[in-house]
Formats: sequence, C-alpha cells, structure tokens
Amino acid sequence: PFLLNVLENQKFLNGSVDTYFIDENPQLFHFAPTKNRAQKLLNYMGEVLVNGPQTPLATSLKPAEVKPHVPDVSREYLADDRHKNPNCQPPRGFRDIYKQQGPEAFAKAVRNHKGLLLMDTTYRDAHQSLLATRVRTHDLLKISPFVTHNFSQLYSLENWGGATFDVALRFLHECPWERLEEMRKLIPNIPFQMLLRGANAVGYTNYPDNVVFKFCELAVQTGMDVFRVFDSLNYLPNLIVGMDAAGKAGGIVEAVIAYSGDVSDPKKKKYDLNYYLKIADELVKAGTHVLAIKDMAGLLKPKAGRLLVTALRDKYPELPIHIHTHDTSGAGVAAMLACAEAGADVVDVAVDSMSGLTSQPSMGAVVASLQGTELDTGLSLPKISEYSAFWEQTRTLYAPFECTTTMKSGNADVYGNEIPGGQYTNLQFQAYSLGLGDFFEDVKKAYGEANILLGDIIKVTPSSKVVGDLAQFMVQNKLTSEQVLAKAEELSFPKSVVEYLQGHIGQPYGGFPEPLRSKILRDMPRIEGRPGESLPPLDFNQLAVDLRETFPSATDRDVMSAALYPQVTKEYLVFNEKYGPVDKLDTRIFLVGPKVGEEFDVTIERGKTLGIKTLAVAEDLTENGEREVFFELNGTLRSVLIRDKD
Ligand code: 3PY
Ligand code: ZN
Repeated sequence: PFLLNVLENQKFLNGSVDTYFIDENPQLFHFAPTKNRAQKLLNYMGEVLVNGPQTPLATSLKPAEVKPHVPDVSREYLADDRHKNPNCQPPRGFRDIYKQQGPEAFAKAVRNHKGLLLMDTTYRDAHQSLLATRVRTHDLLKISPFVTHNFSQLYSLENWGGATFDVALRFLHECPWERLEEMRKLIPNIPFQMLLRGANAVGYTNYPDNVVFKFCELAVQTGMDVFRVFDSLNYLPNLIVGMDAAGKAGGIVEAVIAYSGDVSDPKKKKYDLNYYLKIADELVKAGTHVLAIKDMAGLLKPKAGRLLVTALRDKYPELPIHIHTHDTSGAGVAAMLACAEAGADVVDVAVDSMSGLTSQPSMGAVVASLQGTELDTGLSLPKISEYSAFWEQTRTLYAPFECTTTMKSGNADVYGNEIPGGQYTNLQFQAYSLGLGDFFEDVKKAYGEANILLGDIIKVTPSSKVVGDLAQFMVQNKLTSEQVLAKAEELSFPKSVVEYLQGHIGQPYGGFPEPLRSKILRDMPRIEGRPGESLPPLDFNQLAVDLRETFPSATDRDVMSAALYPQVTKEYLVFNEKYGPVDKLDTRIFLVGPKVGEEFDVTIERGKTLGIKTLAVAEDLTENGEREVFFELNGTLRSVLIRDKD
C-alpha cells in the first residue's frame, strides 16, 4: 500500500518532490516475496510420500540411508568466519593469478609450472558419466570448504556446463546459476572450469550468437573462469563463436579439439596427426589461451597420446596443453601418464571413488604414480583419500542413477565403437531397460556402423546423439548398413539424423555422406555454412517481459535460462513457486521423501533452519480424493492435503 500511495501521488509523478530519501533507502522497496517456504517444502514432501518421487528415478535402487562424513576443515577457515580473520584465507591458487593479472598471465604460470597439473572433474564430468549428472548443489557445497583448503594447487575444478545446466533445472529443480554462485563463495582460490558446447552453449542445438555471448558474460559474472570450448564436429566457425564469447566475457579460453580415431594407427586415415595439427593451428590463431584435446570416448591410447602431445609440444612450446579423457577401456591412467611425460601441462582426473569406468582416470592413481618424479603434482594422498571417502558415501545417495547397475567393468570395445563416456552408460541403460538379451551388444555394433554410414564423424554432444539415434533405429528395425543405404528413400529416419544432414549443427570434416544425404533429404532445405549465422538475434528484453508476465519475480538469470531452455525453465519456475527451495533438502529426502517418524533439519538460508518430523500419512482419503500428511514443524503440528493420484 505504501508503494501504491507513493506511485499515485501527483507531486511524486510530476517529479516535483525531493526523492533522495527513497534513493538513499532502497531497502524500503525490497518486499519479501510471500515466502512460506516451509509450507511449500511440506507440500513437496507430502507429494513424494503420497504419490512417489517427483523426479524420475532410473532404477529401482533406493538412496542409502547414510549421512556422509564431511572431513574437517578447522572452524576458522570456514567461509562464514573468513571475513573475521583475514589470515584465514584459503591458500593462494591459480585463480588469484588469473584475477590479478589476467588470462595470459594465468596461461604463462601454468606453462611455467614444474609438476603435472590436474583438473578435477568430480563436480561435473565424473557424475555426468557415472550418475546421470544427478549430483546436487547441496552435496557439492558440503565438501567445498575441504576442497578449497586442500586442493588449492589444482589447475581447475570442472564444476559447470555440459549437461549440468539442463539437468539441474529439469530434474533437480534447482537453479544452475545459484549453484555456481554458491560454489564460488566457498572456493575463491581454484579456477572454475565449464564445458561450453561452442555455438550450442550448454544446449543441444545452435543458438543465435547473442545468446552465447550473453551466456558467457553472465557465467563470468557469476564466478566462472575457464571455458573449455568445443564443437561436436570440430567445425571451426562454431568453435570460434564460443571462443569469442568466452574471451569477450573476460574468461580464460581453452579451445578444444575433439579426438576421434587413433593417430597411432596408420590404417586409420581420416583423423591423422595432420588433421589435429591443422585445427590446433587455427585455434592458436584464433587466440586460445590454452589448447585442449578432448578425448570424450577414451580412445587416446598411451602411444597415441605420446605422439599427439609430442607433436603439439614441439610446435607450440609456449602454449599450455590440457588433455581430457574417459577411462572406459581402463587405459586412462596409462594414457594420462604418457601425455604428461610427452609434455602436457594438465590432465583430467576424478577423485578415486568417482573415477574409472566411463568417468575420468583416478586422481589418487595419477598422483601416486608421479610422486617423487619431476612431474610430482604436490597433492597429498591422505587428503585425496579423505575427499574420496566423502564421495564414496555421497555416491550411495544417488544409487537410483548408478551406471554400475548395468556397467560392471571397463570395456576395451570402445576403441571399436567410439561411444563417448556419457553416452555409453546411457545407451547401455536404455538397452537393459528394454530387457532384450543381446540388445546392447547389437546397439554398440550398430553405433560403429551408423558412424561409418554418416561419414565417420566426430562424435560428442550433440553429433553423438545423431549416431546413437541412427544406431537404435537400425537395431529396432533390424536394418544392416547395406539396407539403410538401399532403402534410404523409403525409411523414416530419426529427426536428429535428418536435421544433422540438413546442416543444423554445422558442417562435418570431409563433407556429408553421399548419396545417403541426397536420398534422405531430397528437396528439403539445407543450411550452408554456420547455422547460427542465419539465426536472428534473440530479443532479451522481450523475453524478459514475456517471462515476467507469468513469473513476476523471474530474475535476469531465469531469463538467460529461458533463452536456452524455454520450456524447462518455465516448468522449473512453476515447480519452484509451488514447492519452494527443494534444493535445500538432503538428497535422500529430496529423491524419495522422509520416512514416517523421521526427524531432520532443513537449512533454508544461513541462520534459518527448520526442524521437521514426519508424523503420519492418513490411511483414508478425504471425500475430495486427498490424503492428509502430518508433520511437526519446529515443534508445531502442521498438515498438508495431497491429491492421491493412484
Ligand atoms: C557434454 O557435452 O556434456 C560432454 O560431456 C561431452 O563430452
Ligand atoms: Zn568428458
């Protein structure tokens, strides 16, 4: 009412009043949104108790009933108290160099560093590969004070981008921006790294350029430092959009060459050493601060790694080289050691309990292997063990998403089918859920054939989906490669395959496969060149107006999320409005709800903790088909009525 009165006042409206008081007291206008967050959370838990999980679980396994032990960081070092004692800052890290002296100085410091540097992928690729990207902010934050104090020597912590953005909004009902901001508060010293899919940003399709630029700008403002930029076809024009966007935002640009084939095998001709050296040249010319090789499927054998890194090192003595791999075959540690010995500055690892299989090679194994050598990482093995123990327990909370439900060991067949780490467990999972005996073996074989049909392309998000979709299509319709070619005109191919051939994600090296392309597309339109070039810029102001019509409190971050994922973001906002800050619940409670009789705390903001006890779920339905669920909230009886959907 105060605000309305002021706004309707004629003197105020014609500007003839002194409004300094208002200018100087902006807090007068900060109205607390109708919060009742506690009630919303009770509604959420009631919903889960009555109607089951509100986020789809991938298996019938239940989250373990553990409270993971968080290793100690002495009290005075915790972020809350840091400002009271400036001497308690965490040790200096590479981020301090970047923030004080810029990306070039950062790159120089990395290059001049004596031992091998590591990027820890535990916060992103490791759980993207092993746990369907489901690790929640709540668990990431718990271990962050330990990380900032014990792993300050890391090159970076990969903790954002890739699939995390989409999954956070879609399945975890949490804001990816808030995740980034909160991690940053707890970890000021270690550079944060994200995976940027070039012109696809953190999505699966090309966006208008201004979306990619604005995305990077907001990412840097929210705390991102290193942008690993790739394109799923190594298509240079797409890569350059991502590099420019990250660079203009002030980030550290780490341009990537996605690795395919086997440079150590003279019979594999398409992606030979020359191919990689040529792209490297273009990326260096385009001003990358760091050069990375992204071996998304784990195909880089030790011998190939040695060859490739030696050639790059010789050619670019000043440039930091960073190697990414997956351990699918089991040769990951060996490959990373070979790359390090050949002159790579940084390699990717995940903490032991989140490593191996389709994830990254083990941090502990790499660190131990190099102790006492010239490449000694300087990291402490006992600290790695404590970190690993936290994740070993935390991982059991995510049992419903465990890749190990189906994957029991590494498998060197990946050298043949070339399936990227994240996709490997996905396909295996789908195959098992269809319950068809040898289906996965058939899909893997078909994946290799589909790749050849499409012209032996680079396979990583989203081009890997094109190959995977074609492979499943072939298996389901019992088609051989020859039959696909012969019947191409009559078959109704998956949408992703058609769009790929139309040029929606870019141009593949060596061109599109003919006559397959012409047979499938006939007179359908084709995009020549870079897809984003023909997309009109997105009108952010209009998007903000539209979004705020339905969600008045939508932030600029929400607008950015909506630019990338319009539908998913709206659903996230609706969910959030209805159920409140579900990201603050412990993971087991978030996934499957509390047990009846269970007492637990939920900290919804610093200093504001709810004490909750689940009392009972009514046996009988009300006449409206609702079921009453009873809680104790901070000692007071509360109940919620939930429509029973059964
Ligand atoms: C992603 O794009 O999310 C990847 O991890 C590709 O390897
Ligand atoms: Zn990866």
